[in-house]
Amino acid sequence: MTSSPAPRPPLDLDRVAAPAGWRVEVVESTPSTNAAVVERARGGEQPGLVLVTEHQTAGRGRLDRSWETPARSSLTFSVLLRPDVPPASWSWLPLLTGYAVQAALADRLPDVALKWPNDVLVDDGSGTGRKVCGILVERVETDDGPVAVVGVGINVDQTLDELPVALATSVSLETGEPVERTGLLSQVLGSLRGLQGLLDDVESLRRAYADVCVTLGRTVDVHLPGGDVRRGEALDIDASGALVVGTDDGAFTVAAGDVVHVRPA
Ligand code: BT5
Repeated sequence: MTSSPAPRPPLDLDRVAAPAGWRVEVVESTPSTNAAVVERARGGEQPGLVLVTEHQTAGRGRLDRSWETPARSSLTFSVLLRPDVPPASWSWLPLLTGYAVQAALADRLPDVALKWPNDVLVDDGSGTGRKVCGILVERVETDDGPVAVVGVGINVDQTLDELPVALATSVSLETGEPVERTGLLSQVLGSLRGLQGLLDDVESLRRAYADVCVTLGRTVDVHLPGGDVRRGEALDIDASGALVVGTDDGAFTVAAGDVVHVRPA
């Protein structure tokens, strides 16, 4: 007789600590929480909505890539925000989100780090890192002005077999212990809300981000749309959150929205 794995417990909405002014909803299944929140924003939903799903069936990554997670194995959610900051600071929102997730996971995962622009990785120094969280921020024009849909997917309880790519991991794979998702969701939301103020002081955010960004100091291949690849040393993050890359011919800058991949050379 084969034994089936223990069923995964659902999220407990009554125990989610929603940050002040945020409204958390949990739905059993939806194709993409980002797609659902974009639609609701266009329909007049006000900022502060957090839509979480137990099973995201057509999760979106960047550039038409996909994000795959089995039911109840992860945290997949989107937050609707209207950052009250100058337009130039909006480019920091994806980086800030990565920073906030990294901060929330750091207690459990001492080797958690950020790969520019916003992959959250477990990096044991071997160079590549295993991705534990992906982030997709979309800007939406509404009748009340622009809003941001901040999508976060955290691998929480997946086994190795359940991860769709080799360079991925889950929190429980790293810690070797089961993780209670409701508590982790509360922690991540609290971190996101608590660090929003850093958008008002992007120089502090830039320094804090650079401290935990493992891309800096490495030789990287920057894959650009159209197929060009430029190699250089990741030198710095500039005031807009773009990566400054040094080459023998001088430095060039790439914005987060303009790269296909940045990979260790
Ligand atoms: C991302 O894209 O990393 C952004 C993922 C954002 C997902 C969240 S979940 C809630 C919200 N609603 C959505 O519909 N999306 C957001 P990107 O950098 O393009 O990475 C995608 C690539 O990561 C894929 O092409 C795979 O190679 C890999 N991948 C897919 N699923 C993964 C997983 N669970 N863990 C690690 N890597 C994964």
